[in-house]
Amino acid sequence: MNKSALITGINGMDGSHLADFLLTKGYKVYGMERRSSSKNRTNTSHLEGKITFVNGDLTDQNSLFRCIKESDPDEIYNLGSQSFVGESWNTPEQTGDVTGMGVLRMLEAIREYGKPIKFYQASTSEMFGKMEKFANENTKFHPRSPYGVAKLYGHWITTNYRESYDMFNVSGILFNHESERRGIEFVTRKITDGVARIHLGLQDKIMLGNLDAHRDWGYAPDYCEAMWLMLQQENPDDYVVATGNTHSIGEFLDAAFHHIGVKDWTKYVGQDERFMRPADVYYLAGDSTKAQEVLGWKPKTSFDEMVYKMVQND
Ligand code: NAP
Ligand code: G4F
Repeated sequence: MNKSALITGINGMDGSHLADFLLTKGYKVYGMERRSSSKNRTNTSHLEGKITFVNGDLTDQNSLFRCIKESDPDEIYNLGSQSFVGESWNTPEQTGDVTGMGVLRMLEAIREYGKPIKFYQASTSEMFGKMEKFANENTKFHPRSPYGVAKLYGHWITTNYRESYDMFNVSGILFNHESERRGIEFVTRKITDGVARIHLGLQDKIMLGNLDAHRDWGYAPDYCEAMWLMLQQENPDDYVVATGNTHSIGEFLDAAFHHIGVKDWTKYVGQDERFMRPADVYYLAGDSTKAQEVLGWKPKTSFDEMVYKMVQND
């Protein structure tokens, strides 16, 4: 019998890549989406007819139970969240409700359903926040945004339900990962989209916020494989997933502008207060030794390849 999986956040970047991946493994895939007056399937239109869309919302307990009942999954990947860090200061309560309490609601729905479903929680390097060295599974958390704090609740409630009820719950602590399907508000896609527009004469400048930030950027499809591997282990555990290479926003700009033949991008990039955050995470670098040793996972796509794919696509 083929396994079945329910993915929340199906229309997001990771949800759509994970669905692509699970289909190659022969899964029956169910994708949970929020029903609204218009569909938002930019990332998933190619999946129509291949997966089953179910309607649910992480802020609505009964809808989660109904989604589980409808899909009867062996595995649940909880990727749905208010995932934009900058927005989490404007909507801290809603962010806490979806990104934090949404995890609890899903765990309660699984308990209510009664089947031993394996559960993946999308934790994040934002939980480390103020860090200096390479973070691993034992590094202390110091989140710097309402989003990071909400994710930390989701992370700990996932652990707590594992310990309290012997559930197969894992958290993947994923560092930043990007792709051609990344939301346009995130800095990488904003840059690659801006570079393409400048090249085509459609835009003069890219306006950014804090240019001092450094991130450990990987390629999203590679990271979706790590999510799946975590649920194929004999015992549930948490894993950091990262490349171990950190780049500044300046280095991302170098790589992106390089593809349109621009060496000095300074005249094409400006700074705007509106994109600064009340508190930022300046530096993120991950140590994924455990994922490499236990899961046999490693990143396949280099930073330069990833930036190239994104610029080409835009
Ligand atoms: P994304 O593109 O923003 O996708 C998130 C999805 O969550 C969206 O499709 C959104 O649906 C859905 N969602 C929002 N509110 C919801 C609600 N109330 N109920 C159900 N679904 C809801 O994010 P991503 O980059 O793919 O990330 C996937 C997950 O990994 C997120 O939990 C994110 O926080 C986490 N994460 C991401 C990274 C990264 O670098 N990408 C790193 C670590 C962790 P709509 O389409 O309806 O808005
Ligand atoms: O691209 P970002 O918005 O991603 P951020 O804040 O690192 O969050 C992403 O990665 C997390 C994992 O660490 C995920 F959990 C989260 O869901 C999301 O996927 O910003 C990256 C950096 C920040 O320091 C930000 O201040 O870029 C800086 N930045 C500078 N100018 C900007 C801009 N960020 C955005 N979005 N837009 C700008 O104009």
